[in-house]
Amino acid sequence: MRDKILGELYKNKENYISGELLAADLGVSRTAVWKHINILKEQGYNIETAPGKGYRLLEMEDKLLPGEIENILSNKVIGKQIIYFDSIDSTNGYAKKKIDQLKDGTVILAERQTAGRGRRGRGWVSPEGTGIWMSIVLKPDIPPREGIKMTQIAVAAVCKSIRELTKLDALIKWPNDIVINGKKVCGILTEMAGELNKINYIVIGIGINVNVKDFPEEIKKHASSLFIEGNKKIDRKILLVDILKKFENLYGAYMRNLNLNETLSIVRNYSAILGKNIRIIQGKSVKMAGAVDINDDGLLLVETENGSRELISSGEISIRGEKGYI
Ligand code: BTX
Repeated sequence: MRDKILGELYKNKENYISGELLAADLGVSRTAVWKHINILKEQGYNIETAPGKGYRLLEMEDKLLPGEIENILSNKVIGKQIIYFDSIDSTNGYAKKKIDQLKDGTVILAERQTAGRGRRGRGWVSPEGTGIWMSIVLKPDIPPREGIKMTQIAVAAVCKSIRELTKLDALIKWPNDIVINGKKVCGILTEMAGELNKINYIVIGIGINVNVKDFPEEIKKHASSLFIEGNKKIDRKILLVDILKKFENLYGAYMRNLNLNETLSIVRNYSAILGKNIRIIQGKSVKMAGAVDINDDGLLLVETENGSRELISSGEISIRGEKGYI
């Protein structure tokens, strides 16, 4: 019912609609309408009540409120359940702590993270209200080695959405980053647990610098945002909903018939590294190689300096540019 009331307020955005009309249209009492409106207000919706005129929805605060997202998202799995925080240490941390209670497809969102996490214990800067800091919980019945494909699905969905909505030249730095003009605008941290043959859960943490205006000195050289690159504020809600829709389509195709074709075509078409000379750091080992292809399993095929070919399943990649590796 609350969604329907919200829908009616949306249709009449900025204009009044009387409680009587709402009640009659939706077949409930005026008191019920009033109660739902109060809950919506508590959830952060900016609804004005004027005696004799009724209710009207005013321009919203720039927040990723779950009610609003659910209202425009028609996914069956991804984002069907959304958990929202104004502030949290890490959305991935929360997802892992509560994993037993979370369904396949749950999305955890936060306006800011106080201890956002990157890979290998590194941090992820997540300032308030300017990014998309989220985790997607998946509980697919697949073996652990398929995990890399989930990261590729996520990076493909985010890259395609950014390209379509901003027209910026976003590229994928395999396996988990999106860069624009060589600077990182998105990072993905996939964490999973399972047994030998079965994944228990996967948490895909996605951090996107959407309207971030400035970065701390230590990461400034390599970090950027959609706002900085395009000189235009982006509606985070629209970007988020589009990403979740694309994710559902790509993930759905994979889960239904193991079809990864569209994901692969996106990660290959918009690769920042294919055809380039790269440096791969895996633990203590560092090697130089040419990036040849991303294979059908989402692994990176490289040709090393001695001409041998190798498949890489993880690692830190930097690209050789004019001024060294970036
Ligand atoms: P990564 O290890 O590839 O990148 C982390 C490194 O990137 C840091 O060491 C720092 O140098 C740099 N960095 C930190 N913050 C930013 C930023 N905002 N933009 C660009 N560069 C930055 C990438 O790890 C994976 C990041 C995942 C973040 C999401 S946010 C939601 C979810 N929850 C959570 O705690 N992490 C994930």
